[in-house]
Amino acid sequence: MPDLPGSLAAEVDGDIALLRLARPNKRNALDDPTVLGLEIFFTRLPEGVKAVVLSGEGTHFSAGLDLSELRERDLAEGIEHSRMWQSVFDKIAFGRVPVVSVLHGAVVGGGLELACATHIRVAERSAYYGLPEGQRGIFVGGGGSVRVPKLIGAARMMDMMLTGRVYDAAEGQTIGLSHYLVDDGAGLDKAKTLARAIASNAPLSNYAILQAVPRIAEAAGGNGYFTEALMAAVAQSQDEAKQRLRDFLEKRAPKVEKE
Ligand code: 1HE
Repeated sequence: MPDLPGSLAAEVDGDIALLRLARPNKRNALDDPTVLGLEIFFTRLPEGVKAVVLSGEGTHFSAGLDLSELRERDLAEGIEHSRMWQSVFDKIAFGRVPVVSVLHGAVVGGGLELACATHIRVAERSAYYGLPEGQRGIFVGGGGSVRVPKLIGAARMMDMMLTGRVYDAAEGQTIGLSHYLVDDGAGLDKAKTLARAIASNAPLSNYAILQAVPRIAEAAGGNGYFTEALMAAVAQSQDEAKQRLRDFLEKRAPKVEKE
């Protein structure tokens, strides 16, 4: 594992890595060293790691931007600071491996932006979601205005930001902020189970899912179909795909079953 700031803790567990926001006394508020630490973690991930579980220590996932770090910035510095967050969160969203996040307590501001950059979100019942930027006199800056509307629509995001509306875990599940909703304390185990399932997929399929699906979803008309066809052909051409298809046809692979 690369050297990380004290506000992050990481360990490898087989073919998955467990990454924790580890600043519980500050409710895992995201200061610059933490955000840059995320970049170090995701760019220097050991080769054998095929999926990551991201969680937060203490009573909350993350209180968002560390407001004590907000200082007088001129226009250019302000833009650069937001671009830095965007670039780090983009490395997560368009990285090498899928990331499953475990959400509990406050998932607010930049904490929600971080959660939305992960690929699968497991919420515990204690989770709640807010975008208090309006109340704080600032704006989202970690890609939230691009990612959040894709999950819940621009109208709901505007409501959250304008009125300070907070969604609880059940509402968050209904509107699409989380993929899974589990009891308090059960999130990490659920996320590890999902991460292990993800890690057992063919790596090129996972890579194509991460890189191609969001781009195809945004592509205009026929461009999406063509990109999909290219990706399908690339994935199928791999020996691993051929082996997996043979395994199924020769009754060695599991069927699709409901839980
Ligand atoms: C913080 C932060 C923070 C807590 N920056 N220090 N985010 C917000 O507007 C959310 C602000 N935080 C809160 O609303 C609450 O702290 C929580 C609901 C998250 C948690 O409440 P609670 O009662 O569990 O903890 P607390 O007593 O409020 O906070 C404990 C300590 O953490 C306290 O410090 P202490 O030195 O007095 O012990 C708090 O000051 C500190 N703390 N949250 C700095 N956010 C790229 S742009 C993104 C823009 C945004 O993210 S805006 C949203 C910012």
